[in-house]
Amino acid sequence: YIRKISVLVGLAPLAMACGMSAAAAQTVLTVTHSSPADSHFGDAAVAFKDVLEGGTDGSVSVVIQRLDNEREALESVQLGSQECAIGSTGPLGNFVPETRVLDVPFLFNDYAHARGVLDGEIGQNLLAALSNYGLEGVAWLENGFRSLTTGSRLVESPEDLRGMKIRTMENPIHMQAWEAAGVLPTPMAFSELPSALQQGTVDGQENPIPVILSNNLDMMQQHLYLTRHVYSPGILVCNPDFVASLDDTQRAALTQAGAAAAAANRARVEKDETAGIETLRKRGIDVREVENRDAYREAMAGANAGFESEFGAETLQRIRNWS
Ligand code: EAX
Repeated sequence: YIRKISVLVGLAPLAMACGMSAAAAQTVLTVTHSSPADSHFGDAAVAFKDVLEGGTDGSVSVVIQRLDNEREALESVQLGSQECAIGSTGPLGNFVPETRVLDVPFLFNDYAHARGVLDGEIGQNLLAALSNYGLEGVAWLENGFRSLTTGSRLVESPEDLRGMKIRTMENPIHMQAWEAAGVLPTPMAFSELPSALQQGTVDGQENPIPVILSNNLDMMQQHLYLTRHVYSPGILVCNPDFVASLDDTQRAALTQAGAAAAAANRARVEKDETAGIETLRKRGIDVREVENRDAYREAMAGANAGFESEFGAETLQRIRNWS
């Protein structure tokens, strides 16, 4: 008994120095994300941390780290070697096949459309489906509408893309769409992309403005075409056993923190979409509006029959008709 007291007394100053009560048990949660700190994903992680730590009186402390291999992040969340991760849906469909439907090109008309579907029944059911695969979907975030970039080769119409090597995410839906357009899709993790661009092992790549900006991909490319050919969702996932180990207050705070992450992320995407294109122009990349986005839609149309048989024409129509 006496020893216990002395241990408590001995620890008290340390606990006070750290700004927490001696009684608070500390749960540490690591969340990784795949872009630099100053980005749409970094902002999401900071909002997540603030709301979760605030809502749990500091009983949960959040450590933010960068991990730009999104497949590895999902694997380690599944294994429980990290608690949570923020990333795109690039590799997610290889873990949770149902979510692939969201990666179909030209599915969403604009941000309001995509967000409406993700926040509505279809999106929430897909988020819940993660639990069948050893993952807990906490919130849909977003990466943005993806646009094409190339190095020295100029693309004036989708015809020019025939035979070009374009880096894609490790995402079969994207690969099928590019293949239909005559491209040689070259899938690789995001972590491999900068060196592939610098060494010229691919002719181009495609990513949303927030990703191009925050990762300085424009420094490695000469042309940016605002094709906006596919919406790229983002997601915040956690390890299910970790979530189950939280008490009710902590779990409620996790849900709120997920919503705060989504709000911060979407606000930053909007900011990057409005101010970012000008910033990219100033930095020197040749930015080209794409008058005829339908030409890209048509170039990829050969993949549609496959998408209809995979997801059902009705499901695709329900998403397209959302209002
Ligand atoms: O943070 O791999 C990719 O191209 C993704 O857009 C990724 O989320 C970048």
